[in-house]
Formats: sequence, C-alpha cells, structure tokens
Amino acid sequence: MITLHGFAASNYYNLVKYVLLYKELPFQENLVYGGSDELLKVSPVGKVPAITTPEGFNLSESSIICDFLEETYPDTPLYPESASERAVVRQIMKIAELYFELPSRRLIPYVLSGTNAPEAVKEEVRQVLNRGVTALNRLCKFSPWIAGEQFTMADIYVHYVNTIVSAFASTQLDWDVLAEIPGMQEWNDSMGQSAIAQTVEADRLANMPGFMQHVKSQMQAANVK
Ligand SMILES: N[C@@H](CCC(=O)N[C@@H](CS)C(=O)NCC(=O)O)C(=O)O
Repeated sequence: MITLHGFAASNYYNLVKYVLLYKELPFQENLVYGGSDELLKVSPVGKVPAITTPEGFNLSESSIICDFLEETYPDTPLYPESASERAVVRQIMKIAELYFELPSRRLIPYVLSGTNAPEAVKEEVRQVLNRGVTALNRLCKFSPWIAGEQFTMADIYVHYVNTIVSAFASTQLDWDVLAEIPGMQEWNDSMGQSAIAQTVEADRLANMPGFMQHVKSQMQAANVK
C-alpha cells in the first residue's frame, strides 16, 4: 500500500491525496510535519507531501508525485492522450504554481504571526499575481473543466493552489484575485462540492488545531534560540 506522508492542513498534501482518492488507490496516511527528521528520511528537503510506494520507493514534490501516480497507475487517466494537450495541462499547473501559489505563500508567515506584511512585499506579490491572472485568463477554459472537456490533473492542482490564494493573498491584499478570471470562482466552487474534495476538506479541518499547535511550538522554539 502507498503511504502518504504529511499533514492535512497542507494544500500540496491535499492535492496528492485527491489524486490517490480519484484513482481509487489504497493508501495510508502518516501524519508528519515539515522539517522533521522523520520526514527527511523520505523527502530530501523535508517538505510535505512525500509518498512511499509498496516497493519502498520514496518520492516528494507534489507535481512529480502526480506524474508518477499517473504513469504508474494509468487507469482513470488525469492527463489527455495527445502530447500537446498534456503539455497545456502541465502549463496551467506550472503557471498556477509559479504565479499564484508561490507569491501567495510569501504572505503566510505574516498571517501566522499576526503581523502585517510590509508594503514592498505586498507590491511584489501583487505584481507576480498579476502575471498569473493574465496567463490563466488566456489558458483556462472552464468548459466545463479548467483545460476544456476533460477533467485533468490541472483541475485538482489549481483548485488546491486557489485555497492558498484565497486564504492568504486575497485577504492580505484586500483583492479578490480569483474574481479577475471569469469563470474561475464558479469552477472552483463546483470543484469543492465533489465527494472527494469534501472528504479532503473535512480532514483538513480536523488537522487545523494540531497544525496550529505545531506552528506555535515552532515559533516558541525559534524565539528561545
Ligand atoms: N514544491 C513542494 C512544496 C511543498 C511545501 O511547501 N510544503 C509545505 C507544506 S504546505 C511544507 O512542507 N512546509 C514545511 C517546511 O517548509 O519546512 C511541493 O510541490 O510539494
């Protein structure tokens, strides 16, 4: 059985979990937080998520895990057949990661520590997000899925990227980023209504108190040093 290492408050963890559930692959979850020695044994940079296969192969990086799962378990495919259509799906995922997820993440430490991000940081984040908005406006179809007629890995990936954009960028910048892309909010809402998304969300909510306790103890340890 596959082991999924990480914690359910992580959107990266959740997108891989969604793929495992969608492909109906048996897996067990191993609750472990970032940076721990236990995680470093299966994830070279000590980040969540990582998986261990039944053969004992360890892999990290969410998009790489997604590709590995697709190649290893091609039933219930999550990529189109044609190379160019597959590339478009990956292009949407990469742009969402670089121009939506990563700039939004820069605001997380300020939110978690209850401080306000400096205006210079906010401005940098706004500029990168703006490029993401322009690119995703060009690429996303929502007809009905993000890349067109087929439900793909990009639907799963961008839905979980959007959780970070909404929770951190939109709130900190007082800017409804998703509203800049016609169709994005409606598609995102419908993604959240699937049975799998609801299972993943219920687990996320259940993990939040434990995760916040972990963050608190990390901050206390950093202050002691
Ligand atoms: N590029 C990585 C990013 C993973 C990541 O940032 N995970 C966070 C949790 S959402 C983490 O493990 N943070 C702990 C740390 O940085 O030590 C991926 O796609 O899997």
